[in-house]
Amino acid sequence: MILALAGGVGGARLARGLARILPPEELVVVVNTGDDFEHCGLHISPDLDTVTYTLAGRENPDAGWGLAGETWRAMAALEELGGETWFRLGDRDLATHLERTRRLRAGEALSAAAAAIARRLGVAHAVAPMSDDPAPTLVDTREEGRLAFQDYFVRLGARPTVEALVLDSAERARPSPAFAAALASPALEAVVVCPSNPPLSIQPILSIPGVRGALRRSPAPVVAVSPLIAGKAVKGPTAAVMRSLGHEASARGAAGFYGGLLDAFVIDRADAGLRLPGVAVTAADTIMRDADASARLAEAVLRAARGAGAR
Ligand code: FO1
Repeated sequence: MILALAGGVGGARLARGLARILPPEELVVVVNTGDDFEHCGLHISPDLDTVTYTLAGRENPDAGWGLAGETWRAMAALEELGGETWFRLGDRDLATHLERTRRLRAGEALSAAAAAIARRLGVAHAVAPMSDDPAPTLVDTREEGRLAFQDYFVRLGARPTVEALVLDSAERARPSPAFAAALASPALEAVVVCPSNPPLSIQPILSIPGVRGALRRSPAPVVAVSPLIAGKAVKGPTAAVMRSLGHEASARGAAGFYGGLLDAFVIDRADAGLRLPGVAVTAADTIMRDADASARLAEAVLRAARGAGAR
């Protein structure tokens, strides 16, 4: 069984590739919930939705988030009423937030709501939040001080300079049941760290108490895919955030961010030649333009994991 740790768009696309080559019972995708927030009275889980929509083949391929073929009549009506429209909620996307909020208010855990929504959207593979406890990421910025994640990322367009991430909630959260079970499973063959933003999307997952220790103790190799290609991210503010947090904005910097967790590291061919002490580095085409490219990268990632072998 493969455990994949995913954030937004890059994570969703590799999860799609893994889902193409692995049967449902052999893959668990654990998703960052640090970006979650209450908005317009609804509980929004952006990364859970991005992963679920992408696994369902319904994602908006251009934006990477939200649904394909979306309409925006509710947003237009809200605009007319002077409501908050800086965080764009499409008409069909709204149904997800309404249904998740209804389930949470009825006392369901986030895991149960996420599983029900994924199943209804035709997703056969397991998609789970990193925790069922609230674990919002806050961002300390030079220009605007402490910001809630989506205020930083969307309302202010990730322009403020990130000086630190505040992960106090994640550091008190418990792994979700599916996450804890996967980490403890004797059937765990590999852990895949998807090409999401290492500080913004992956670090919250790793900050949950017990996760890093479980990864170190597990015989399963940990393989990450670099989210940076020749120093640039495919999309999003990864390079700028890495730099402002004092890390080199490169494949080497991304590997260094994960510290001693990695047994293998998959980089883009553009970075071929990178060598890392104690880490098996392999090169592949890491830009996932479509589902076939995602599946090819997933194959390369599993090969890299097998190559690293049990520790
Ligand atoms: N990102 C934006 O840049 N602008 C938006 O208006 C926006 C709305 C949105 C709605 C639902 C959803 O699931 C994601 C949305 N995102 C939007 C993306 C989201 O902020 C990011 O994908 C994650 O928070 C970081 O990966």
